[in-house]
Amino acid sequence: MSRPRIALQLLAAGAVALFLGGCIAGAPTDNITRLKSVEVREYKGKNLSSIADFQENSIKGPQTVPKDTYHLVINGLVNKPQSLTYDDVVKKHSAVSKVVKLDCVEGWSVTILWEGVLVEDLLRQADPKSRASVVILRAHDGYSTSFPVEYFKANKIMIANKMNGVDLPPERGFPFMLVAEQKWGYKWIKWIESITLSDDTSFRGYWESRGYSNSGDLNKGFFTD
Ligand SMILES: Nc1nc2c(c(=O)[nH]1)N[C@H]1C(S)=C(S)[C@@H](COP(=O)(O)O)O[C@H]1N2
Ligand SMILES: [Mo]
Repeated sequence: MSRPRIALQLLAAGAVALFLGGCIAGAPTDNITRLKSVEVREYKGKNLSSIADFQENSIKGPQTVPKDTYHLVINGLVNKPQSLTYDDVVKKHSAVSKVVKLDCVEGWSVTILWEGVLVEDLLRQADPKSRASVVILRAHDGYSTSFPVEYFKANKIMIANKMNGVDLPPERGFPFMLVAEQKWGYKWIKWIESITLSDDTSFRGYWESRGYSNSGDLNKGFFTD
């Protein structure tokens, strides 16, 4: 994802704003709608990074997942498999928000206000079988990663549909990105399409099967276990 593109979009939005402002001055609702789509850069006294500060290095480049046909599948070792629309996920679960820093192994990081729903709420809805010990997440681009099932509840982990107050842009993972707190960036899977409960502790995700740490713990090196 390139900064120039975001900058161009902002410029274009600014030009439209000026134009509309000039033509239909006294249409305040129009301004209010537009302001909502501007990202926040400060939250409870903390400075936030910009969405434009991410470096794009996805395995197959930016993906566009259409909202109307999207489904989040929850399957595997569950009693009630789920196939949820975007609204099923966002509107039928409580919203949570948190400022969390993403650290990529390449050396850059971003601090973002994330909003989404708790993974434990989604898992509960599918009623996991007791022998399910691993959660495997897969994405639109074929990417995958996995975690021990306890990780989500113990850390109140969310999948985010918003960053800095705006919907995730397509290239940043729309509709959902995992906010994998305390884990390296490669565990923060974007464009999530399925969450599979499993007992396969030998499963390794995309980067994990190429030598990166399976735990992905930030406080360990990324080439350890
Ligand atoms: N589906 C998918 N999710 C992904 C990746 C990817 O290639 N595909 N890259 C990961 C990596 S290495 C990082 S650091 C974060 C943020 O990457 P970005 O800046 O390219 O969004 O997304 C992670 N999630
Ligand atoms: Mo990364």
